[in-house]
Amino acid sequence: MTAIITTVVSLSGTGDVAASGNTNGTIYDFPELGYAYSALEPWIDAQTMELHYTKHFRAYYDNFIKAATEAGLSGMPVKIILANVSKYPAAIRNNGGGYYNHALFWENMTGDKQEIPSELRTAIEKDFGSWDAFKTSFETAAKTQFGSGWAWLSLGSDGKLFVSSTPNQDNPLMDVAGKQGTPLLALDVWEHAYYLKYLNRRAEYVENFWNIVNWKTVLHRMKEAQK
Ligand code: MN3
Repeated sequence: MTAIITTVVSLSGTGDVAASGNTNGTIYDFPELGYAYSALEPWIDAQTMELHYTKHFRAYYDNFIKAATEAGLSGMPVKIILANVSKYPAAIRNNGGGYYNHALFWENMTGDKQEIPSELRTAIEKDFGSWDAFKTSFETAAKTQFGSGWAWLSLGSDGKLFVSSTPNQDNPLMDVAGKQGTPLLALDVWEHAYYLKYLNRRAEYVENFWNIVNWKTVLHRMKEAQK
């Protein structure tokens, strides 16, 4: 999993993100999934994962590269672009968000069921009152996001964890977000993320998400954000 976490670092880097393994002449990697399409079954089916990764994600990536090149932003770290996204064309917001959000999402899932690291559990209990209160808050954000979007656990600039949802491909890094922070955990609630298996039952998809969260990655992101 080391390589996966390195990708997070390069996505959120501050300029010295020399390309490793990309072929497009930019600093933006198309990250490996890090596990098999079937690894998250039965909670997310292999066909959904393959389509989501090879088609949807690839399209956001390709369109982001194109939009970033046209806007003269090639080479600027994604995190910096997103933090100033209101200045840029809509194609940057939609595709840069789609690229960044999915890269986080792939990395914060795993087929190896994990215990929640005590350090993370303690931080969540402190800021949400209890683990169940956090879970309920996150599930509610995911279930009630109208239309397409994402649910998030993030670290705010006040040092506190918070849950939010964003429409479309927006995320908490963006200057257009209702509440800004560093994303630690992402859940895609676009229909393409669950419709083949769950049809219209978004709530069931959301509740099953807990079976596949990579809590080690979430903790790693929290510690990076606290630096
Ligand atoms: Mn998606």
